Amino acid sequence: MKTVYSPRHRLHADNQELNAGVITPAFELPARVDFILQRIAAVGLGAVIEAAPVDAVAAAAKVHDAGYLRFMADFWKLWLAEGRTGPTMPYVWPARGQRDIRPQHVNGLMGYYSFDGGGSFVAGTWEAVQSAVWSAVGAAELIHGGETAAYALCRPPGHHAGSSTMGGYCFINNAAVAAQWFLDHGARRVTILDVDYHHGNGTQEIFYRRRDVQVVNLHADTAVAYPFFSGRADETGEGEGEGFTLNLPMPFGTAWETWGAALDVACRAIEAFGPDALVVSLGLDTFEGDPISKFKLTREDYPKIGARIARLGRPTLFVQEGGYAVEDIGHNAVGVLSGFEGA
Ligand code: Q9C
Ligand code: ZN
Repeated sequence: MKTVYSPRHRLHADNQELNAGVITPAFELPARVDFILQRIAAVGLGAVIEAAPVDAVAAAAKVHDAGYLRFMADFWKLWLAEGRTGPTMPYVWPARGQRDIRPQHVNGLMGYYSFDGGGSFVAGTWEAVQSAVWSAVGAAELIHGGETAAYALCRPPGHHAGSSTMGGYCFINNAAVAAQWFLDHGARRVTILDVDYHHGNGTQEIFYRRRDVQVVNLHADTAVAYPFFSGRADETGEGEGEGFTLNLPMPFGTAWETWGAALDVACRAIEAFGPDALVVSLGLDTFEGDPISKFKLTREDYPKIGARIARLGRPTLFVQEGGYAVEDIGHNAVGVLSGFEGA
């Protein structure tokens, strides 16, 4: 399997996050990509291709709000104009009872276009974000060109990014961009299967009213886990999209027996939908050693995920999402991809 990635991901570094009362360095680190690339080379997974530049804003504009994209493109300039140079963090959000109104000042814009403090910019963030879109589109092109599967090693990740909101380390929803790209290049139906520990709230929001993209999510129960405000089993889509969203929340402590059974339920729903292409939002934060998560998958479980997905027999694009046990992420990510190849 070929991997597409851009070294520009590294421009997004030294940012911060806000968590239950503390601001900390972000868990989402450039080293994650280094460990994955090391493991790809060690097992000889396949060629690693540097993503060619594409018009990321045009590709993203199909699933994101134009004002939101303009905000991210202009953001660092506005921040510098305020005399600030350090990492950013939104701190005021429009909540129930307030107006959905776009402010002019950068401090207000940050909150208007985010849902948490996880959308933290540094000087190179926007370049890195665009380069992740290059990787997603580049890997989708490989599949369009006849590859059975490809791996977009995207960083920063994307599945928390909604049509007009950043958060959870995500800015542009790489998986959503790729799914739309497949539709615009001949696919009639696409499924996004999200196996990240956290509910892919952004992906769900983007496609909630659509029937051409099925969104299937396996994640920690959002009654008790981030991102809290979506991801329940009773969210099934709306309007035309009714029945095309499937959420499979699971309790803290979930290990393979339960998780693998949920993957089987997910795969049966995907078979029934019959997509022309499958996009897998590949998070590895279900790992027992993950520092911010509470599932118990082991290194041995990841190849089984890949093998089950391969049995669907669809052109499959893996898009990198979360996973913060940095020294294990290579084994676990490449475990899924090798399991797919070996099936
Ligand atoms: N104590 C992704 O995996 N913080 N984003 C949660 C838990 C935010 C994760 C706090 C986690 C975002 C792509
Ligand atoms: Zn996650």
